[in-house]
Amino acid sequence: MKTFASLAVAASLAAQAVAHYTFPSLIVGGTTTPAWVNVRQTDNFNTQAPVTDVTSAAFRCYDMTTNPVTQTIAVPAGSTLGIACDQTIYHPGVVNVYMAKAPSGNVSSFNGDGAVWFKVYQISAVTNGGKSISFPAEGVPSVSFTVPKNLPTGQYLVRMEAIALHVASSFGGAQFYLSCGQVSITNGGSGTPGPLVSIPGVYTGYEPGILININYPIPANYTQPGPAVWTG
Ligand SMILES: *[C@@H]1O[C@H](CO)[C@@H](O)[C@H](O)[C@H]1NC(C)=O
Ligand SMILES: *[C@@H]1O[C@H](CO)[C@@H](O)[C@H](O)[C@H]1NC(C)=O
Ligand SMILES: [Cu+2]
Repeated sequence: MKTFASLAVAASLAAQAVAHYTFPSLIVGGTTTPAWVNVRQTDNFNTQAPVTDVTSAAFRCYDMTTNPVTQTIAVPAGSTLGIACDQTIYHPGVVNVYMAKAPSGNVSSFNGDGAVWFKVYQISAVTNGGKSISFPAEGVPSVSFTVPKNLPTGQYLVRMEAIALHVASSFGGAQFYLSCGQVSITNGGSGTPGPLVSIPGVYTGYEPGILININYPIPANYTQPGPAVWTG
């Protein structure tokens, strides 16, 4: 019995490890960058553990303890930018990608303070009047989107946020898997990105798309957290 019990514990620990993930790479020009070279190394690079407090400082780039030294990679406006997971987005949930422009022109010395973040991409849930709910982001190894052609030239943080909703029915239950990449947008335009939000600050944790039971009753609709996507 002892052996069986310890096997069960080992199996459940293994399942937990498999169930968590990070986003250590970008995909630029079809090439996946090495882990933590163009993405600020996150505090959970070993544990893969999520952030659950949306008001914590860690919620911005999750790099409170790593003092990351990160390289900035050139990405043309209008091109496809991807963000890769270290495995797949294992849990059911949704995705938001935010960007913020470094006012000094040097993103390495930019910490993302203030209402400077705008959303460039999202993957929501698909509902069917309470008959079913599905999550197109579940199980994918990466997400990619078109950098708006009108995004001004300059250096930016790109913040990936995958919100896992499998235990989100109590406050603080939603799990946020996130990281910040550093990009230099070239050949940009003259758009004015917005609406602008602060991170943390963008969520309270009580949003209907964050504090939600996805299992029962099946939600009839889903409200994506955060501001509208700026498409340029
Ligand atoms: C950008 O900021 C980083 C971190 O503060 C610094 O090490 C680097 O020298 C700066 N680069 C330029 C070109 O000023
Ligand atoms: C569904 O829509 C209703 C009415 O607009 C809203 O009150 C509720 O929060 C929404 N549910 C979710 C999960 O977004
Ligand atoms: Cu997990």
